[in-house]
Amino acid sequence: MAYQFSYSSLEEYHTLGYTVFRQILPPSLITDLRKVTDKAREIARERSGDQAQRLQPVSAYDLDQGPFQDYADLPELVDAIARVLSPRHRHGSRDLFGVLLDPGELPWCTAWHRDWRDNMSGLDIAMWERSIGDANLFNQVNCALYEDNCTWVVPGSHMRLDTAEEKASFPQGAIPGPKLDGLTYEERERAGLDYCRSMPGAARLCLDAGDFALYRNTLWHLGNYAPHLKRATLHDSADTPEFAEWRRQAQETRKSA
Ligand SMILES: O=C(O)CCC(=O)C(=O)O
Ligand SMILES: [Fe+2]
Repeated sequence: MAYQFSYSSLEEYHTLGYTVFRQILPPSLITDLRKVTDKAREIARERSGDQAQRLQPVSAYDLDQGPFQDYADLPELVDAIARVLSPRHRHGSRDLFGVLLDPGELPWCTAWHRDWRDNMSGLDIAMWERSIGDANLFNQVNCALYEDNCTWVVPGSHMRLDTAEEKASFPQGAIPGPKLDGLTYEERERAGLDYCRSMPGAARLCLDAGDFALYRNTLWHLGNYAPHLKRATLHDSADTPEFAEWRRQAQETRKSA
């Protein structure tokens, strides 16, 4: 069934912190993007080893840029993002977006985190806390080229700080990922899954090929990966000049810290 915009996307985005435009990529574009992301996987593994999580940005590598440009220009996507956010929010900047990939050897799982606050050392956390409700900032995208259930989120956590229960789960400050060393392949899978489920309110973000998830990266989220789950998911932003400026300022305050 061809994609049709629904205003429930707006409600989902604001209440849950994410919405999915189901099957918005046409099959012919999925074909082209799968071909080029197979090459991206090869390059990522050559550069960073078999466990490489991503290649980013796509413009920096010797890849056919045509399918990426077709994705950036897809009218249904431009329109859906404009309706949920604004016409100023643009996806598909090849100098920004990348591809998230399956690992080549072993299952692994990132730590639970909120982007910027937890994965950018030296960030002025007060600056992040002041900004989490600003719709011009923190709009992220996972656009799946294969079925992708790797991402977990805590729906509704995007607009609030940590609950007492969450704080109690991570008393040590820096949030550890699951302990995987010395485990077999299947034990690593189980430990990752247990870790995902240990977060109160955690839910899987389930995507089929051609689905486009637009989410607030202020949400609690993580990625849980295994080599037998083939993955090529465009990892993008619905970017604005304001967010570009916020990132510039964040880098500046880090440097002067
Ligand atoms: O793989 C994913 O979907 C999430 C990755 C992520 O959250 C990150 O790298 O910051
Ligand atoms: Fe993240």
